[in-house]
Amino acid sequence: NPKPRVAVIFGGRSSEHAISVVTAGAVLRAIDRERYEVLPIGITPDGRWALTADDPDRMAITERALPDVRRLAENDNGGVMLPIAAGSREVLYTEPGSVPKVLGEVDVVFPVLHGPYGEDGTIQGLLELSGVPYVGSGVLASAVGMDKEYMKRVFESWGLAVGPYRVVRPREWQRDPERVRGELLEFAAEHGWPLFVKPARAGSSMGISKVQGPGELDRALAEARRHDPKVIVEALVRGREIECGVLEFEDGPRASVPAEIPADGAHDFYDFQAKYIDSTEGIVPAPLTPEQTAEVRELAVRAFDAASCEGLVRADFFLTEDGRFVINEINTMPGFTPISMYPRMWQATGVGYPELIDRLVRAALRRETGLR
Ligand code: G1L
Repeated sequence: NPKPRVAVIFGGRSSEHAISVVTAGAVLRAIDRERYEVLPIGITPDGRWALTADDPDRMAITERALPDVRRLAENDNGGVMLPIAAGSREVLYTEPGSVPKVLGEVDVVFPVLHGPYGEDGTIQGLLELSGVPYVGSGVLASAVGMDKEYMKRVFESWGLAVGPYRVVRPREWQRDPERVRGELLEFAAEHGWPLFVKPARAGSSMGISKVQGPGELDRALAEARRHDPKVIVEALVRGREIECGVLEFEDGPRASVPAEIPADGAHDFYDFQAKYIDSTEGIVPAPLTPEQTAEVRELAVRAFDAASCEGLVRADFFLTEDGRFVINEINTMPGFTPISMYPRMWQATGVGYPELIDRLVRAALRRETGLR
């Protein structure tokens, strides 16, 4: 029987276009060609889908430039624009069942897309409508992973400890900003400064401010609101940063050995470069007691189940001074180059990068299609 055809979809209308291309290049390089037929599909920054050259060498960062789907696609022998044509709107207006045509000819999609329309559940919804299985979480878990409010609510309801937070909704801010300011000052009086002000839904660290006092609050709220009208304000949770990878095996999700992200005086929280390109000098395995290691691995699997994740997730925790694990967030599409934390944690657990990719594709193919 023929090899399953895997479409790796990457690029897209995101500020992290280049990171997506680099990651897709690593996946294309490592995926087992004896086992799978591979179809690289790039999305240009303006939203056109294209079948691109299957050439990982052209998908790396060079001194000259960042990789870009346009150059992969609009090359003489490179890309062929797909019949789904220009703009995502047209994709939505195609006849039902023919949305994007190429998806009818693949057995599984490996989505490598960031941010709005990538990991927030929208591309997953498109793939559901197309009836094609895909790697990673479905619509609900992807959307939960993208919304810091609902992420915390889901964790709380599953008995996972979360840090103190307050949501600022668009209507309450518009109606009575003075009251919101007052409530945030009360929140700070209770939990202390600094506060972190963040867009409730955003793929990267954009729009996040660390606020040291009342005078910085308005600016931080305005900055966060540029990215999302819903804002979340979090208290600082003092503790070590510990993370853990979860991967779906045949018999269910398992957690990797944990890693520790050492406190970094230079950055307040880690930026995009640190998060997706650099390995961020994470220590693998994290220097924890056997009991702490066992506990955080169990909590990571619980977080995976709480959000109804599929395939994989990276769960990030704080280990407080009194020895409690507080969950910070999950990432349904974590940094995924071979030097990123998630692949490094699995490497240290005995699952190398090619095996990781193979397990993810197999998990997607095992999944029952239709309602999830
Ligand atoms: F498909 C997976 F395995 F679920 C998957 C897809 C994409 C895991 C991780 C990622 N990561 C990325 O796409 C990204 C870090 C380049 C941007 Cl979210």
